[in-house]
Amino acid sequence: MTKFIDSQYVHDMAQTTNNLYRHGWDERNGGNVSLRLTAEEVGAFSDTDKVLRQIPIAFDASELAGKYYLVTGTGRYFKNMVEFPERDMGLIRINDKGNEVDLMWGFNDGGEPTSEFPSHLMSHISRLKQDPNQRVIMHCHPTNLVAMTFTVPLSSKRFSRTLWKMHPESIVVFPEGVGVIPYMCPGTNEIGEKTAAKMNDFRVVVWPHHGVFAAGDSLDETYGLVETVEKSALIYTTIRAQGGEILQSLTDKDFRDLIKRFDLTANEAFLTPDAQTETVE
Ligand code: 2HA
Ligand code: ZN
Repeated sequence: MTKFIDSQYVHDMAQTTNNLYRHGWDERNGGNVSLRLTAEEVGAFSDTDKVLRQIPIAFDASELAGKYYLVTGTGRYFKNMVEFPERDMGLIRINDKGNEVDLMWGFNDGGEPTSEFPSHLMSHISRLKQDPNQRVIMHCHPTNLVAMTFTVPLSSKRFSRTLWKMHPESIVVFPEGVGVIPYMCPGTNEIGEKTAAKMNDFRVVVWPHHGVFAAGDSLDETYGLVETVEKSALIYTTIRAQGGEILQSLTDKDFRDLIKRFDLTANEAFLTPDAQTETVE
């Protein structure tokens, strides 16, 4: 039987974290990713059936008891994940009480899951209620999106409309918009709760002055979601840097045309501006 290190899951996590690093969205130990695997998927390997050790978690994850997650480690650098996957990521199973995880593979130098793991699990719980195929939570620091949190009002509607107006792909890829929470201290259960609450309505939650939490059914899809949000943020940043007035952008009529053409279920509340004066922001 194949060893877990040779699995597609480890390969895909290593590739994805490497892509995140190369985009410049995960400097030093910034960012973290978790990928849910089924018991059948885990059972296909020769070295994933033994509990290596137990690791306590600071959150009641009993709703996820028995579920498996391949997760990046606390303090680990995404730039190293390709070379040292068995050290920098781990495969865990949530135990029955929900207050500990069983380590099944990885973290072979004594490592533990990311400091944002409680936030990941809370978001997994929210998204699984919306989407039974939910698999991935991804946290990273996309530069232009973070920059926008200093200049655009911190409202989900203002952010979503601004991003939608930059590129027709935006409303197609995230028709529900993006959620924005207030600035909060990272690595706490409070930011996890706030993020998970927003995840009831959005797959992308913006953490002002810090980064983004994104959810999806696969690593590719979640990565593509962040890429699309960040592409629109880059366009916004670039047009602001060009200076001068913004002369034109996508309009509410253009949103309606895209919704019709691509049969989208878009966020109705975001389809018309709040203020008469709203232009591109
Ligand atoms: O994992 O990015 O928010 C390091 C972080 C915490
Ligand atoms: Zn972060």
